[in-house]
Amino acid sequence: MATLFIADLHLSVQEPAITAGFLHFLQRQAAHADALYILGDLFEIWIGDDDPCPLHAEIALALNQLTQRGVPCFFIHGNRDFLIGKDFARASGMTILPQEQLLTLYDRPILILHGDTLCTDDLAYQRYRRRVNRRWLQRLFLMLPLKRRMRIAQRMRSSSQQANRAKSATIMDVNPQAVATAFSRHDVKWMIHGHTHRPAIHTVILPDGKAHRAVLGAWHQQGSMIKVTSESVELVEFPF
Ligand code: LP5
Ligand code: MN
Repeated sequence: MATLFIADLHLSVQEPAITAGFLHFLQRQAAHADALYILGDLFEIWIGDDDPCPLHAEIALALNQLTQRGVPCFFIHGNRDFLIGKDFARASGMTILPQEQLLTLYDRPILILHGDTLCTDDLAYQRYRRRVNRRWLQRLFLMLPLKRRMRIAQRMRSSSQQANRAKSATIMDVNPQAVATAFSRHDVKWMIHGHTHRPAIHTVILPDGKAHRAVLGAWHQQGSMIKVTSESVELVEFPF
């Protein structure tokens, strides 16, 4: 048996093929797993659990059917869907985890996180992240009419895309020191994250030995998951 990890599907009504691929993945692969962990950016954008977008109900139903079949499903917020709250968690049957979570799977300790907190060279992003993670600002935002929230989010998306065009690829990747600090803070030798859209399993040399950083791929033309069993940790890409 295996535990599956996915991230960065960026589901949206504009990408029906990715949604279809995800639903297929839930039925064909996740249904036979010990558990499913979704490490953020499941959705392209999230402006509140009260958004009546039919896609949200469709995904919640499919995830709930998975959990009802006995496959527990866990979620860590990404930088696009950090407003996913209790209502969606209840509707989908997912358990929302903190931004860093230590697991032990098949006797293997593993740190899981979205990955954006490791991108410490991206000072503008870290400043932005501190700002939008203020609970009072989120509560204020969620009190706005949905249309107004969508307009703000779309402006934020275009500001981000514009800002990203001026940033080097290195700045938008993880900072090696931040990675090493995360490994030592949790005294762990395995880490799984997403966010950077650079799928790979890296060996990291730490002062006390080797560690491994597994990075999930984003879902564009194919699916990407990390499959953990008692024997191995594998990065698997698969057709929708
Ligand atoms: O997302 P992506 O891949 O383009 O780039 C990310 C970082 N950008 C972001 C911003 C999101 O895309 C915006 C989506 C918002 C959706 C939900 C709205 C909820 C609003 C809640 C208000 C409380 O995450 C980008 C990184 C990149 O990853 C790589 O790591 O570089 O970071 C930036 O681009 C930061 C920019 O430098 C500044 C961000 C512009 C937005 C400023 C808005 C100010 C806050 C307004 C509060 C209402
Ligand atoms: Mn992300």
